[in-house]
Amino acid sequence: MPNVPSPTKADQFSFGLWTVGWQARDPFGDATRPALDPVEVVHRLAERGAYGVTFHDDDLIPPGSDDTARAEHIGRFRKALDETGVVVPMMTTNLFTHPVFKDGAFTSNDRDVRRYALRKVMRNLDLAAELGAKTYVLWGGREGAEYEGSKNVRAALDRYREGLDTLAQYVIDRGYGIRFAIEPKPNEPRGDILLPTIGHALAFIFTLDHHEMVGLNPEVGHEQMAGLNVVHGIAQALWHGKLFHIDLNGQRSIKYDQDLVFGHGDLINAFFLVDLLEFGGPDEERAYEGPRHFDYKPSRTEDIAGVWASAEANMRTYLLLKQRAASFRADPEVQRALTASRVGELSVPTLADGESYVELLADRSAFEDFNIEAAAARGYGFVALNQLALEHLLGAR
Ligand code: GLT
Ligand code: MN
Ligand code: MN
Repeated sequence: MPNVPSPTKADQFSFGLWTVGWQARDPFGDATRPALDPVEVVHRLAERGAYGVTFHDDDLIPPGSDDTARAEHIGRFRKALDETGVVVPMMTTNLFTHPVFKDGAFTSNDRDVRRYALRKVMRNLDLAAELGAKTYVLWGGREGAEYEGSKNVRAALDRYREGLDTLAQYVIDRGYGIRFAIEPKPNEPRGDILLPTIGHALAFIFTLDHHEMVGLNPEVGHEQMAGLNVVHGIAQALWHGKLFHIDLNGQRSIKYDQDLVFGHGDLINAFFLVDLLEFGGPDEERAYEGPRHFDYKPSRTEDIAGVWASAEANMRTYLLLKQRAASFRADPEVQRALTASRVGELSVPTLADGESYVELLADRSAFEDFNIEAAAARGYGFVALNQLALEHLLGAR
């Protein structure tokens, strides 16, 4: 295939068992595909150049398994990992499928459910440590409400914090070296979910006892469901040192969670996201070192061959966007446009070295003699800059 790079382990692509393994059951229709064996998933992903696989406890170990069955499931999965060299960079807990979680897990009104939820997570943290996972995702899909009167939000946040503090202490005491990553989502399955966006989650994280151990796992589509610019959200997460993990996928505007292939939603936004992750460091190096994790759902229309084609599509799109972003940055015309747009000038501090408001007050050129009309008349050339990005993205340059 012309000009499409092949993924390798160095690209750090990972997939959840629940993504390619989704049987496409939705609120209106039955499954359209058979279940996939996790062992097969590991092999199929490895063949395609992925380096990692991630999962919820229940994705690997069917709920209700006794200890013997549990050990067997883990054993065959470990063998597949050993055979392929695929790693488990991240793990997570299913705190949403079983009816017991219908009013949430850490924030259920029912205290017994909250205690059970913490135990379920702790049990799976032991396995995460055993398998070498470094990041533990917490997606609180059921932590929320449909009706304002049914949930005391301040008490719920107290309980959410209590849960995180307890789990962080557990990881410290056991010496697991695992960090937590909260995944925000505005709604679905709950009418409204707590910690609905990157910004809400960031503010919450800084109140935690062990806030240095807790960061974010933002999902592209979830921010877009809230009508937000995910590139800005990721940039702010990076600015706070809180981008611990990322869920890449596609979403078209504010509607149900589509979990499309990465790039199949807002493509220009995806282009700038890859540009940020790959070249957004201070010297145009990677701004984020962790897994490039795809959390998508192969559309319900696809058969098994379509599942694997869609898995490949995520990686191909990412690598193509990386190529296009590199070409955008290397283009002298883009460099001139960036200068004309004064993009670099924003990195120059507003006050000079050693200057305070005292010197600023004394600087007549900053105010009294400032030609405000001339400054107001200057154009920024942002449209020309964006057109260059678009032309690189389309392969026209
Ligand atoms: C669920 C959700 C995803 C989360 C997963 C982690 S499970 O499929 O839709 O966004 O990342 O719990
Ligand atoms: Mn999603
Ligand atoms: Mn996700």
